[in-house]
Parts: sequence; C-alpha cells; structure tokens
Amino acid sequence: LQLPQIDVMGAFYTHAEINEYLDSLPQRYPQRALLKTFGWSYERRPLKLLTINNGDGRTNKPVIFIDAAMHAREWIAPSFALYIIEELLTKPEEHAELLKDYDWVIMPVVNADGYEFTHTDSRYWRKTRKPTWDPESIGTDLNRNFGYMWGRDDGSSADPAEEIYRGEYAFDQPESQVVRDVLLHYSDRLHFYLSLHSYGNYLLLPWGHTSDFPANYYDMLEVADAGAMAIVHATNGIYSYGSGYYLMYATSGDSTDYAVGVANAKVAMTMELPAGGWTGFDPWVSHIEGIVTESWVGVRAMAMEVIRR
Ligand code: ING
Ligand code: ZN
Repeated sequence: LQLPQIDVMGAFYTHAEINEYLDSLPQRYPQRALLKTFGWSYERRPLKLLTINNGDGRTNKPVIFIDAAMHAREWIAPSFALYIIEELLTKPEEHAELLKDYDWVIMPVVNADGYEFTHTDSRYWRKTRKPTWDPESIGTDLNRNFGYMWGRDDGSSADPAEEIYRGEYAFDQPESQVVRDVLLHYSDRLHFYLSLHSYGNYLLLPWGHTSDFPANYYDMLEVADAGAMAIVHATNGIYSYGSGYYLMYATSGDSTDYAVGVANAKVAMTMELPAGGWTGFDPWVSHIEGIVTESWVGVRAMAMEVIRR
C-alpha cells in the first residue's frame, strides 16, 4: 500500500496534494483520524475536515477547531495546519494531555479555489473565485462574509473590486457556509476556534466590528497571553494580542466574531503568523520549519490554557 507521505516543512503544496495527503490519514491512523468532506467550493473542490482524537472511543468531547487559508495567498497558514496534524498524529504520547479530553477538528484549506489560483495564475490573490454582480470583479473576502454584524459600518466593502468585498449578502459563498456549518455543528462544545492567517504576528480577539468587548474577553486575553509568553520564551518571537478592532482595523463579518456572537465559542482567535519573503506572504521554504515550530509552541500553550480552565 503506497500512501502519500508529505514533508510539511519541505515545500508548499497545492490543494490537490493536500487533499491526497488528508485522504491517506484515515488509512494510516484508522482509530484516530476521521476525514469528512464537509462541503464544496464554488468550483466544486471538496472541502475536507479532519477530526483527530486519541482513540479512546469517547465521543462528544469538547472541540478545538482550527481553519486555514480563508485567504488564498497566506500560504504559511495551511502549512502550519498540516504541521499541527502531523504533531498530533505522530506524537500521541508527547501530546497526550492535548488529546485526553479534546477532539481537534482541522480544515487546512477553506478557500480552495483561491488557493489553487495562487498556485496557477496569481500568487497574491486573496478572495474566492466566484463571480460577483460586477462583470469586472471576481471574488469575495470570506473573512467579511460571515453573518454576524455583516456589513456593519466600515469593517468591509460593498464594492466587488475591493479586497475586503463582503459579498451581496452574508454567507453567499459556499466556503463560508462550510465554516459556518462546522462552527454550528460544534456550538455546544466549541472551546477554542483558531483561524490561521498571515501575516504580522498578532493574536486577534473579537470583536472586530466594534470597540466594545465580548463578555468572555478577559478569558480569551489570558489564553492569548499564554501563547505569546510561550513563544517569546522559546524563540524571542514577539506577538501582539488584543481585540482586532484595536490592534488592526475594524472588520465586520469575520469568522471569529461569528464564532463568539452566534456559535457560542468560549475562545475565538485569528492568529496572524509571521511574515516571510519579499511581500510577507511568501516565506522561503527554508523558513517554514522555523515558523511552524515556533507557532506550534504558541498554539500548544494556548490549547493547554483552554483545557485547564
Ligand atoms: N488579516 C485579517 C483580515 O481578515 C483580522 C485581520 C481578522 C482583523 C479578524 C480582525 C479580525 O483582514 C489578514 N491578514 O487577513
Ligand atoms: Zn488573512
């Protein structure tokens, strides 16, 4: 039986290669890895969701849900998602505590069409590939398309030509629908939702749409603090953390606001991984290892903090 092994730190991979790798996991780890096609992209690519557990047979554990590549050009994000998968599956003893009472649910590529387009046509594409009402403009920003405070104020754009175009209405993109469905599916036990982006070394908490703070903001801040401290101790890497509204800019219709506002997430966070290369979006392949191992120190620490509370 020839199973595709993938060196997650040795290259960036296409959507098809990532899916081939994901397809191999239930065969390699039949008790511990469950793969489901949770939906389809606009161009009919399967959006696959991997669930990792420790094989003890217990069901309905609380969930840590991680997604990546909502924005097509942010290539380090899916690479990091694959690294997390490899860590959890190949080192169950080392990560026993992370898996004892929690299931990890991971979608490595949300914006499959856009991601593929960055490999074939246009490296710095951000949005989806679904046409808009404007014949000149293709694509919607998935991270402005979620149905909580969608379109509020200046946090997104109604202009299809813009990079932060919100869509015609909330969830008019199949890819954001899929993330919504995952969030709602686990909303009774969603302890940590982590959305991986790049770049800038930020841990961004809700709300994005207002300068107010959600009720559980200070719990989330402690989780972010644990991640940032673990990283600075490990590598001297500096992460800033706080609400997206204050640290970056107003955003409306982003996925973490939806996770807390509608899907009952205890902790929701956008992690902006480090910049790389000339543009920030294209780290050298030789830097993948440093970035993902550092980021894992932070995510592990944050997961432990979530698990302990
Ligand atoms: N940045 C995020 C964006 O969607 C963000 C920043 C996300 C801010 C969520 C607030 C809340 O614009 C990138 N690089 O995509
Ligand atoms: Zn992004």
